[in-house]
Amino acid sequence: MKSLKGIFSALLVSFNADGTINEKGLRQIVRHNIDKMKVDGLYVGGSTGENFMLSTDEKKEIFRIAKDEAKDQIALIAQVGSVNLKEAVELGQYATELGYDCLSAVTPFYYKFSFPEIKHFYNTIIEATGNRMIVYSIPFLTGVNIGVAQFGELYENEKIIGVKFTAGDFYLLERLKKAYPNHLIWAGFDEMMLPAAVLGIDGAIGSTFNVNGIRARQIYEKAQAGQIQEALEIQHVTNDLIEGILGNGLYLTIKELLKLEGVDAGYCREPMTKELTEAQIAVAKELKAKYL
Ligand code: NGF
Repeated sequence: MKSLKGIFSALLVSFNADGTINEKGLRQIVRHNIDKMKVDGLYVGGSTGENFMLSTDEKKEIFRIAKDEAKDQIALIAQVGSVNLKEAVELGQYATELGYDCLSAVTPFYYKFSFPEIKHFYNTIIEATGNRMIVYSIPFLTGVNIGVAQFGELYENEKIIGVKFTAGDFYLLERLKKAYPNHLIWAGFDEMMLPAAVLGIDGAIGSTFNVNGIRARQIYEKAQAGQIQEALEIQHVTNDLIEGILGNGLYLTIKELLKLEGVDAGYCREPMTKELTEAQIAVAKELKAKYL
């Protein structure tokens, strides 16, 4: 069983101008992550993959292409969460059959699901797939907050191995690590990796690792080695880059930075804005020259 610790890129997906999947470009993004960013694994089908705007068949196609390109070179996590539980199960079964090392599912959102409903959601996917599961907690987008005791209830299912923690609540992160030391935590905000690493995370899953994966690993490893000042210096440079990316349009700017590396990262999927303006492309070029 592959280790799921370490640096995972939240995989970007290359789309054609008409919104269809650009398979060649997607394969190049996978290769770039493995060969150049040297990541430990990929998180496929997350927010960064523009997943929540895609059809079930498109989500499956992305799982298939990513696995076919990565083979067994790195660990692969499939994000299968959806407010449609039947879809989540279908995707989970598909990804498990493809050989994904673990599943992850965003907490069901939009409706105000009760905690027993959320627990049922996870247990149903796990029962149908037999695969391991990582809870994807991203309260700022879902509005779903899970407390320490509720995590304990979820962890009663031994297949739930941890949480992708996309939040800045370091008190909760610390309480979770103390209460459930054998469960894993992946930091979800790249700009806050250092404080999360100091608190003992087991890995990180990030969009910016597609282009800044080398620095992400340095921050993570230096924090683990207790070299906090050195790690902080790298986090400062990283955050200068991330600030520039966020100010210019998150996914499109990362795609542009990939293009400047020769990777056909394509367009974004509508209703997101499809492409950068000339002025934004110029900003991306400046970021590349300065930080990458
Ligand atoms: O993009 C988001 C959410 N979060 C990602 C990361 O948690 C991956 C993070 O890297 C992810 O959520 C997913 O693909 O499912 C940020 O993009 C980064 O820290 C910049 O804020 O909006």
